[in-house]
Amino acid sequence: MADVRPEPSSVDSDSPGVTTGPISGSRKVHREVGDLRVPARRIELSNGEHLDVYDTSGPYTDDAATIDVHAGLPRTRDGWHREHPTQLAAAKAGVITREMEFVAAREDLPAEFVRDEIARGRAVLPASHRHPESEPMIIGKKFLVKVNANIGNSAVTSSVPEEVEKMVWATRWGADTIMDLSTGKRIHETRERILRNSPVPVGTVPIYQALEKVNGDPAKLTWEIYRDTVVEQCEQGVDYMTVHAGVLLRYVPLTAQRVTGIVSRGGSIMAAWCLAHHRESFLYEHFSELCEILREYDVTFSLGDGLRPGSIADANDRAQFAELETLGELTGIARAHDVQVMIEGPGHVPMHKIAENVRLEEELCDEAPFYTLGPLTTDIAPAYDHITSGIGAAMIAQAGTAMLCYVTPKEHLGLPDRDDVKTGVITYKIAAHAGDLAKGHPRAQEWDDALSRARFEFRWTDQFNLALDPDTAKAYHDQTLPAEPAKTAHFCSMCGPKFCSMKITQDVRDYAEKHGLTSVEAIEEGMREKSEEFTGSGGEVYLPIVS
Ligand code: IRN
Ligand code: FE2
Repeated sequence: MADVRPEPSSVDSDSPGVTTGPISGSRKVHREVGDLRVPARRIELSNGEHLDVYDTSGPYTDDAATIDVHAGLPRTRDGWHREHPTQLAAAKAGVITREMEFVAAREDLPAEFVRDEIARGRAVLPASHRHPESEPMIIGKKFLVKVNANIGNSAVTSSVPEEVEKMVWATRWGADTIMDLSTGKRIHETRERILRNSPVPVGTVPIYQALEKVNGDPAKLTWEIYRDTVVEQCEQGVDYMTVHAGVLLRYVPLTAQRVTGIVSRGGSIMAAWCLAHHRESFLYEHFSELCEILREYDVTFSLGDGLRPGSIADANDRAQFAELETLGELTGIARAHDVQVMIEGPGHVPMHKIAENVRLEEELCDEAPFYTLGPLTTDIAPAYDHITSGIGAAMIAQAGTAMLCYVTPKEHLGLPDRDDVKTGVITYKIAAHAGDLAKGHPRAQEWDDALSRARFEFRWTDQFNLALDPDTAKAYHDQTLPAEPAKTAHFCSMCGPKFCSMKITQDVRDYAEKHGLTSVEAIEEGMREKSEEFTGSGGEVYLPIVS
C-alpha cells in the first residue's frame, strides 16, 4: 500500500483537497426503508451480479456529489422526532427510535434486537442531538466490528483543511467513527469543520483542549475549566468523549515499576493533576455531574484507559486492571443516568494475554462495548505498528471487542499523514472483517466468497473492485501485466501461465467433466497417463546437462 500513491477519483474544485466521487468499480446506492434512506456501496460485477457492502463514506462518494465544506453536509437528522433524551432511555422504555431503525436496516438485523442490545448496555448508538449530519451506526459485539480512525493536528504540524480531508479520506476507506485529537492551534475551528462535514460519529478527548486552556500545565486544571470545555464540545455536536475518570490517586503508584509507566496522554495528565494536588481525580468526583451534561445531548462516554500498558512487559498488570474495576463502577453510574457507555482498552499486549482482557472487561463492566487500541502484539517493529497491532486487533475482535481504534505506520514516530490514514484504516478493516468471519457474522462471508469466485474465474477486474483497496490491487497487478488482455488472462505474473494452481484446478475439472469422472478420479487418471508418458520417455527426472 505504501508504495502506491492513491489517486482520488476526482477532487471537488470548490473545496480543494476533499476527495469526492465513487470508489473505483462501485457506486453508492440507497435502500428505502419507510422514509429512511440507508446507504450501501454497490460493487457491480462483470458476470451481471453485484455485491452491496456497508458504506461509511456519506455523500462524498455519491456520483453527483456537490460538496461545499463551508456549508457542511445536509442536517438529515434535524427533523427526527425525539421523545427521550438518549437512545438508552428510549431503549429502556421499549421505544424503537429512527436511529435504531436505521442501524437495523444497515446491519440487516431486526430493530427490536437493536433496541434490546442498547437497553441492556451491550451496544451504543453514538448520535449527538447536535450532530444531525451523521448517519446512525451502532457499536456492540453482536454487530459488525467497527473501526475508529484518529485524526487531528498537533502543535507541530497540520492545518484545518488537511484534517477535514483526512476525515473524508478515512471514512471513504471505511472508518466507522473518527476522533479529532487536535492539540495544536485552532482546536475549536478544526473540530467545527470536521463535525459539520462528517457523515460518521465524531469522538474527542476534552482534557486535551482543557489542558490548552491552562497553557499545558496539568496542575492548573480545574473541574470548572474541564466542565466548560465539555459543554463547549457538546454544543458543537461531538458524539462521544473519552473521559479518563478511572485514573485514581491510589492507582498512580502502581505504575512506578512499569517499563513504560503511563503512556496514555489523558491518563498522564490526570495522574499529574492527582499527584500535584494529592487529591482524588476531579473527573471521578464529579462524574455524576458529567453524566447529567452528556445526557442532555446524548453524548456517549468512552471511558478512557489512562493506565493501559504501553509495552509488552506491562500488559495485564495490577494498574491496568485496577482501573478497569473503577471503569466498571462508573459504567453503572452512567447507565443509571441513561447515558451510553463504552470502555477503552489496551494498548500493548502479547497474543496469549489478549483474551483475558475481553473476559475481564465483560465481567467488570457488565458487557459494555469494548473499544481497544490495537493491541500491539510486540514492541519490536516501529514503522510497522499497523501490523503489530493489526494482529492483536483481529484477535481481540474475535474475542468480542466491538470497535478497534486504528494504529498507523507512524505510531510512536510522528503525526500520520493522508497515506498513513488510509493504510491504518485498510489494515483495521481487515482485522475487523477477520473478526466478523471468525464470530460467524451471518453476512460476513458473502464478500469473501464473491472475491474468491472472481479470483478463481480469472475475472481480474472484479477481483480488483471487490478488494478493500481496489486502486492498490489494480496498480500492483498492472505493474507487471498492464495490457488489457491480461485482465482476462488465466494467470498473473507471480506464477506465470504454466504454474497457476487455479488454472490447473480448472483443467482437472474440465478433464473430469470430459471423461465423466470425479475430480479425485480425474487426478488419478491423469497421473496414470502422465506416469506412462514419463516412463515411456526414459524416466529422467532432470534433463541431461548439455555443455
Ligand atoms: C482507544 C482505546 N484506548 C485508547 N484509545 C484511543 O487512544 C482513545 O480513544 C484516543 O483516541 C486515543 C488516545 O487516548 P489517550 O492516549 O489520551 O488515552
Ligand atoms: Fe504505544
